Amino acid sequence: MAVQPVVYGNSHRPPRGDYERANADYTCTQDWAQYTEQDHDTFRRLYQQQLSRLPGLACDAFLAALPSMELGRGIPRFGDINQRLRQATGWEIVAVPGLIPELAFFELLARRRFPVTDWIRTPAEFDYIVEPDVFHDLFGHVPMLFNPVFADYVQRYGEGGLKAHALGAGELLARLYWYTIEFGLIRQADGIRAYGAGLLSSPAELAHSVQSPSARRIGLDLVRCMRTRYTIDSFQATYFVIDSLDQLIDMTAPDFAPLYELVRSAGDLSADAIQASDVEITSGK
Ligand code: HBI
Ligand code: FE
Repeated sequence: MAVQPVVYGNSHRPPRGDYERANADYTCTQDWAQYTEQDHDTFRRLYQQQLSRLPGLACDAFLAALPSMELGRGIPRFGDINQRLRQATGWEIVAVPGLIPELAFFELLARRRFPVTDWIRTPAEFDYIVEPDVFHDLFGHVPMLFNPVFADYVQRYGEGGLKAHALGAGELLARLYWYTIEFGLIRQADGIRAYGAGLLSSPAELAHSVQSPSARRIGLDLVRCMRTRYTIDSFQATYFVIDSLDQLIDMTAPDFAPLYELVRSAGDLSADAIQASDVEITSGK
């Protein structure tokens, strides 16, 4: 059955993926044989470039899991990743044609299934691509799903998303996704590091977010985070920092319904807003 494609953010282009291939839940089959040698070469070059940039910037959980992904040979078969991922945390990855609607996305996460786009960017888009492709989804997101604490957080996020959707609060919860799972920073004993996929898969924003004196980093506060709009076409103006992955679990334990009320009455903040209550965190520690 043909499902509707998804347009993300304020993009004016139709999405790239072929949604005719998708099942009703938006998953599809990864047709591994159709990748060209150029596709594998693009993936390998992206991998080698990003691998060389991780030291001192990527968090310990990400670095610990990345080798078990064995991404050095090219675009992997998702089934091979799943053998190891299922064993580690009970998660699995499923192929999708690209961005999928919020509700379908939340439903997959709640069942510990992470959607991974199966196509790869063209060589001309090597440095920047607007839509997530297989490199962003696999390299950025999947290593953290090998961590049991983070794996539980993403499932909880999906369950919370289903509730938020019913309450019309999907957009608020999407901001939490953005500022944690995509662009989150964590304070380790040896300094600030990235755990968000959008940072870990980005050649330029990774170092900027962790090290630049001009990047604004504040302690993660749930209401502050859900009030904050974000931009999809530039570096983030604000990064939210956690002290441990357990903080993500503790934070999502209470019912969010009263929080949505609070966020709505407090009102939206711009991506670069500054609040008196913000706890500023410098990159040194
Ligand atoms: N679909 N494939 C895919 N990947 C995402 O990260 C994604 C999505 N659809 C919706 C979505 N993210 C966002 O709405 C999240 O912010 C909640
Ligand atoms: Fe992503």
